[in-house]
Amino acid sequence: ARATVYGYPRQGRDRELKKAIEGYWKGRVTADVLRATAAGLRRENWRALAAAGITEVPTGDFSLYDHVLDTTVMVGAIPERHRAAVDADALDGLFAMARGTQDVAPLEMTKWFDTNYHYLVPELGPDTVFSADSARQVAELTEALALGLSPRPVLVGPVTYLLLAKPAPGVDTGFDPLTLLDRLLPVYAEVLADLRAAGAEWVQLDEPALVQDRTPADLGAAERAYRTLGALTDRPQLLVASYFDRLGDALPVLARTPVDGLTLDFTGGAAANLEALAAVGGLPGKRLVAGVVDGRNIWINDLERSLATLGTLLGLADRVDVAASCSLLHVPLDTSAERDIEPQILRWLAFARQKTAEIVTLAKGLARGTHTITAELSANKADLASRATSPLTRDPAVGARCEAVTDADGRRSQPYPARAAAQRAHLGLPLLPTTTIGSFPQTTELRTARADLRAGRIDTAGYEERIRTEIRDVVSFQEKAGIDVLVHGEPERNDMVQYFAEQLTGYLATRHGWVQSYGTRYVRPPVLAGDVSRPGPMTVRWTSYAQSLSDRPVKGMLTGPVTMLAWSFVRDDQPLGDTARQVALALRDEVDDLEANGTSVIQVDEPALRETLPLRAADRAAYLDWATEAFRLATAGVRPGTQIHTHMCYAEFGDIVQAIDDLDADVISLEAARSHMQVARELAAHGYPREAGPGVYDIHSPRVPSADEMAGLLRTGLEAIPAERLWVNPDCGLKTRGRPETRSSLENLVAAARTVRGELGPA
Ligand code: THG
Ligand code: ZN
Repeated sequence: ARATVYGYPRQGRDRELKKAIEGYWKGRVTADVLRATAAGLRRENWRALAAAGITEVPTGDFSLYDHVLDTTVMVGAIPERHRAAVDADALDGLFAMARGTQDVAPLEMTKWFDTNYHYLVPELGPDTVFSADSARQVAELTEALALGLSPRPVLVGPVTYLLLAKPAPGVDTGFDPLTLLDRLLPVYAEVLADLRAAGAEWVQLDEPALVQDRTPADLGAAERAYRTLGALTDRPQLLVASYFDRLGDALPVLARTPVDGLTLDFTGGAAANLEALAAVGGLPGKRLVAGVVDGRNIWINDLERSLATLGTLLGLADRVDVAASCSLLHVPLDTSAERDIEPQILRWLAFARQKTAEIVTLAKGLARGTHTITAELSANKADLASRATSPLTRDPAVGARCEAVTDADGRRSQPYPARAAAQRAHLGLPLLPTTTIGSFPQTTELRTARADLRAGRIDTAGYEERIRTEIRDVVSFQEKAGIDVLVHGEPERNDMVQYFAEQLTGYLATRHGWVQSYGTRYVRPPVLAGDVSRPGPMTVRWTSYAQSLSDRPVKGMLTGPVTMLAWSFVRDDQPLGDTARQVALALRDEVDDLEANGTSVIQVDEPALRETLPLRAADRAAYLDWATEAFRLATAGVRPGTQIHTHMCYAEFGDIVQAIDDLDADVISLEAARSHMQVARELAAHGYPREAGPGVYDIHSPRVPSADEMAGLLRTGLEAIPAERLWVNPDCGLKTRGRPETRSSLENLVAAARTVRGELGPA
């Protein structure tokens, strides 16, 4: 048995990659230095993997921005509007596709399955002409071969690539990218031949889209793809990779194609792959790579249990290798960088480097017998026992409070029409009220102040004075700009999940646990390790300060329970719904405290509600049940006149409109600018009865939208949502934007609202 991984964190120990790319964008780093930094990081990763005992290292999984974008380049599917930039300079063209320019919009970005990673959506149409560009894949393979390693190039597979694509702008929305398969396969054939010629023995083709519910047509396409690629003579051996869930109906389909191996996920619910594999009679003559180490979460593996699984698999394939369930891209690099977590607790956690060691240990145990890994097994047993019995994981008071929750706790005291009347009377807002999503630009000075505080260069009083100055500035700007519902701008928050996790009992925060979210943006998901409770108010002080500066309502800003789970590493020792309920109750106390301190508008963000939706339809109802209950539990304790907002972004919401309705929030703001208010039509089609603010300002790009453009989007919004229930807001928070562009954009947004109000006539 061999040990392998499908991918590794790209950023480096100190996020060197982020710094080099952002430096390049600012003109402070040359293209050559950027390329050398990237090559150095690849080399460092391969050496670390090889030194740990990984015999086959992945190549081509590295990326300067996103591996799906790299695939778009590899197959030559450059959108027309980016062609000139790509022809002028490949690197700048790549970043133009990713980020847009003042003149052209970027590719759309969306969630990579149910992870917190975002990819750039391929745009295809009936006129798309593919052409092979294997340069990057070949170059990275060659780099690894030069180090004397045994590399396995990793590619996004053709079926997943097409299933993740959408019709290009101007193409009929009913266009099905999968119809391009026969045109795409020859391009893959060419890339495979190039990789073979460059020395690849195996190539991994990632097909995670096949773990989702697929139609017979999709499965037929997968079968055709791998019969075609398998029949090629000039090719490396093909390993088709599945991860994030069980393969289901796609398993027998792939098993009967002439590919040389499959990877299967055996963690969590995907363990169902085990019976399914036995049911198809195993993979005779093929290689099986078994994902037994969870690549998505950070808990140490139960080595004994994994060995048992691996033992069962031995008879079911020609050869069994050991891996993580998916790429290690989704976990941080190394627990040994964490100095603030108690050593005993740190032993419960495994990041990419520790998972690699677990994989190597398991492969060794499988190949040479468990007697060769007795020390590892007994240490593992002790660490698992220490976690299971630790008082840090259980708080009887939290358990008792969760038990006592009733249905009534999750219901507002009045139905929406009565609440809306009370809120109108209480808040006195105009038609088409304007607001922002919560965060204002996080300036370098603010980040520096936080770093200074941590390093002891400034004291708490000095830090808090800087925060107050920023809040005064943000509030006075919003008043001058004419925004109706203000925010304090969240200058005190590093991240909308991390900030709360740092204040809640039961959560562990990491110092260096960075995970790529998109491009050069990273998050440090905190760890839900024990029962959750709130020792004291978390946001009341700053919200009240902002409110003291203005007569207009200032929104209180909280992160909802589902998002607090989705963007954290979650417990694996109790149902997710139980953890969600604990977080919801802690947030409910915060909501009540905000209200008691004079906050009349409270926003509880749930941007992750859609992304956590299980990949398989059969698992969805149970999830939506606990997820919507947790949101209502957090928010339902307020008076009718207190307005509850929520916000969602980074996904398409068409298939969860019922769940959005079930949240019973008074107002929802949603990302919509890039999709031309599509979500407004979806809400209208559902008969959504409450207020909504489909975003009119795409905050993912530095571009300043004109008042005319936003007025146009508002008029489109009004076709779906009546004026009494339509809000005017950006797509998302502004923390990643620069200050001047934000201010101009918001001034334009207020101007757009005023213009369209004028067109509506007297209210
Ligand atoms: N927080 C968390 N997860 C998220 C988001 C978030 N997932 C989805 C979406 N938002 C991703 N978007 C971003 C946007 C900005 C940043 C990260 C993810 C970002 N990160 C800083 C960086 O990389 O420089 C670091 C922030 C920090 O200091 O913690 O700006 O908002 N959890
Ligand atoms: Zn958002």
